[in-house]
Amino acid sequence: MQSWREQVVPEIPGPGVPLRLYDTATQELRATAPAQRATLYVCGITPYDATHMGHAATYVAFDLLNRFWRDAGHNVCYVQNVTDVDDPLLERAVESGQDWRELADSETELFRSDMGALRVLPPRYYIGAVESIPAIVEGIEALRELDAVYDVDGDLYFPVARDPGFGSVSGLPRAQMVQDFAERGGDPDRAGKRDPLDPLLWQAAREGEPSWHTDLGHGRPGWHVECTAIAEEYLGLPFDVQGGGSDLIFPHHEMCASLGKVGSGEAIFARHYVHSGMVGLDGHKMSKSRGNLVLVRDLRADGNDPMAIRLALLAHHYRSDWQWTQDELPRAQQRLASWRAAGKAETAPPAGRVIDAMRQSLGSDLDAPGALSIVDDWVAETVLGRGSDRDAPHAISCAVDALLGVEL
Ligand code: 5CA
Ligand code: ZN
Repeated sequence: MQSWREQVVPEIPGPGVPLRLYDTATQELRATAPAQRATLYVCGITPYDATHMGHAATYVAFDLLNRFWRDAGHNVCYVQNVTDVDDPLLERAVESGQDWRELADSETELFRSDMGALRVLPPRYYIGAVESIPAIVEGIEALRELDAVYDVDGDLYFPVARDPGFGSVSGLPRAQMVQDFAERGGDPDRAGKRDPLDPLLWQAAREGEPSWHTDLGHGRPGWHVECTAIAEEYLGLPFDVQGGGSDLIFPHHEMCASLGKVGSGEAIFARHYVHSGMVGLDGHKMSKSRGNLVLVRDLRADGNDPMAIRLALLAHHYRSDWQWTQDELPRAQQRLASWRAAGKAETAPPAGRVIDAMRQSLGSDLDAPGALSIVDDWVAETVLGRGSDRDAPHAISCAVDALLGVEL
């Protein structure tokens, strides 16, 4: 699939620094230690509705990671999928009387446009589930050769018992797993399964639904195996970071890890599992199913500067859950205006220490609010006319762009 538009990332002086990142599986802040080629997989959208501020917060969070590694000199291989065939998309297409492919195409295109406007760097590989069916089938066949697939009335399942490490990503008690599985696309009550938690790998063709003729028979892929197969195909296992919102910890990332480990024989699927908090509105998680959405498209159509939208997101630490309110944008707009004024100043306090401090802050679990307040302090000094460095305004503007993705 086509990714979205490239962004120019300015070069900034001084050395980048290593990144310490919270890992959901070990529940600790750990150094990421990527090779020169750093590998990042972030779960993409299911394209049946427009990008909301929760999605935007998640993709901006992983954009900070991408930018930080690039600043440290890594060649970041970033992969993101598009779940362009799945139950909620097909259900929405039926409800709205649209062709499911057209719905997926138009929502994916809107997402690309929103991401470009927010200056989110595009993934190197932007990969749809449909175009990955051969890789997914290959992944399921590899599991089948290991006797890690069973059949329930023509549908194929993976026995989670095959992974002795099952549960190690989420660390959840089993009762919670069963509840989350039921709420997040799973089918714990289906008769004939060996374990209620076993995930669907392949669903036999059903009347009125899309399906493909493959060596597994006529049908379509299940959800989790999609991300496992795409990550394995484009990054290889293990890779450095698997990311997504915290609603993907279980079952999605737990299942991806088990499928990947059992299928490949590798002991590790991803070295870090990284999760952003949930953005809510009116006391509930913002979600397409609930309909309590603030859409990026609407904020843009109302004339809000995308850089203010981005700053509003960056004002919250990526791991915290928070509620979108009326005050977010005016505050961010004010901040953007003062930053822009300082970026145009004749002179300012020197940039070197400020850029170092921004890197230190972001290097400690991507602390964007900390980085914003470092820039705020420099801006406050600058607008008061303190500092005599003529290069600093340009240097800080470049750093704000390169590290935070905010163009002044
Ligand atoms: N296609 C799958 C992943 S393979 C999926 O979860 N799609 S999604 O469209 O439902 O969500 C896309 C991304 O946005 C996921 O990483 C999800 O965790 C994140 N997300 C969804 N709702 C919110 C929210 N309210 N706040 C923060 N992130 C969210
Ligand atoms: Zn995924």
